Amino acid sequence: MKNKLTIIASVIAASAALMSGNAAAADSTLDKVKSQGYLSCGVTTGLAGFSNPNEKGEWEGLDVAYCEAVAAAVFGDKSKVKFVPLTAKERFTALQSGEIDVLARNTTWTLQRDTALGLNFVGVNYYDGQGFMVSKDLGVTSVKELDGASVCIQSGTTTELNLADYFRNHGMSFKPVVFDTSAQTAAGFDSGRCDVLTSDQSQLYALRLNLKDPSSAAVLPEIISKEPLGPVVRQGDDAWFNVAKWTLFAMVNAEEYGVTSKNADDMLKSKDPNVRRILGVDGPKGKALGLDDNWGYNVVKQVGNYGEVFESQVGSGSPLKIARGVNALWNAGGFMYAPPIR
Ligand SMILES: N[C@@H](CCC(=O)N[C@@H](CS)C(=O)NCC(=O)O)C(=O)O
Repeated sequence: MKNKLTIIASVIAASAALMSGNAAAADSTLDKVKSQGYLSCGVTTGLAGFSNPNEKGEWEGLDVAYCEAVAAAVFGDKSKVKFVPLTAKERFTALQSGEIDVLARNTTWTLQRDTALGLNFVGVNYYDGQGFMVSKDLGVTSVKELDGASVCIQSGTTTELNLADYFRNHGMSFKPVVFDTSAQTAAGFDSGRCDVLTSDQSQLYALRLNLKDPSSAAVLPEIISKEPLGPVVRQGDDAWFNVAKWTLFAMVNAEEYGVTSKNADDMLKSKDPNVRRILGVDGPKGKALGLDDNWGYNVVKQVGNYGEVFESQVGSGSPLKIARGVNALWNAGGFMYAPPIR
């Protein structure tokens, strides 16, 4: 019954989205963003490494950097972003209704979201997977031993769906303890409302560090799903979709060709045609995207290439210390691969 209702709700949301999508195509998001003078970017209510306000109240993270990169491409100024905090449940409506111009909120690319919800995934800016953290008191070392456990989980996520699939598939039962935000879910786990917390694995180590006693919890080895996370825009606006895609591709290409925020000015004199095209010295430049010719230079100079952002926000330069792993470039054993700028 719940599934039927979810499908009906999605169909209604999709029809609304398609209608508003058609209206939006007439006046494009790029024009709207330019005339309002800033990018409206949907983020989390707070999630370490992805979108999180720092002690000064400034938003930081991998998804935050992506929105700053879009602003750098469009305005030549990465600061022209308004961040809109959204729960998992609120995020798609905010995009469909036009409240935000792009959603960069650790969102998993799925068929349903990419089609019925009237949305387009820009690409993947982090390959994640679902993991589990347990209280050590439980004495378990594998998800398979969690039959009958109570599980703290966030509503409106793929996490919720995967959990139900996995337990059913393995003939196990569980008791969901559902929350609206990551902070509430972690607090629920910390105060003993559940035996287990499950979320995208990238989060578990940060959540564990913030527990009253981090040594009281352990992360289990299993990853039960694929969570390709990426920015999202509305369907029906190809010009904006292009800007959103090529901003991400420019960051990944810049890493591949060794262009960084530090060397971007010197690289303007590079003889490498790939570098010259990324920076807009030669090549297709900005016209077909509706952007200035130096859009790629602005992205890399102001925000950095993908690798720089990864290391500072979730990698070695951050408290999360996540290894590149599958998020390394394709020519370094990972999945990160951007189409060429030419
Ligand atoms: N990637 C999954 C999960 C996304 C999600 O919302 N995860 C939680 C926990 S990792 C979160 O980001 N919470 C942030 C918040 O509460 O604002 C999805 O797209 O459904």
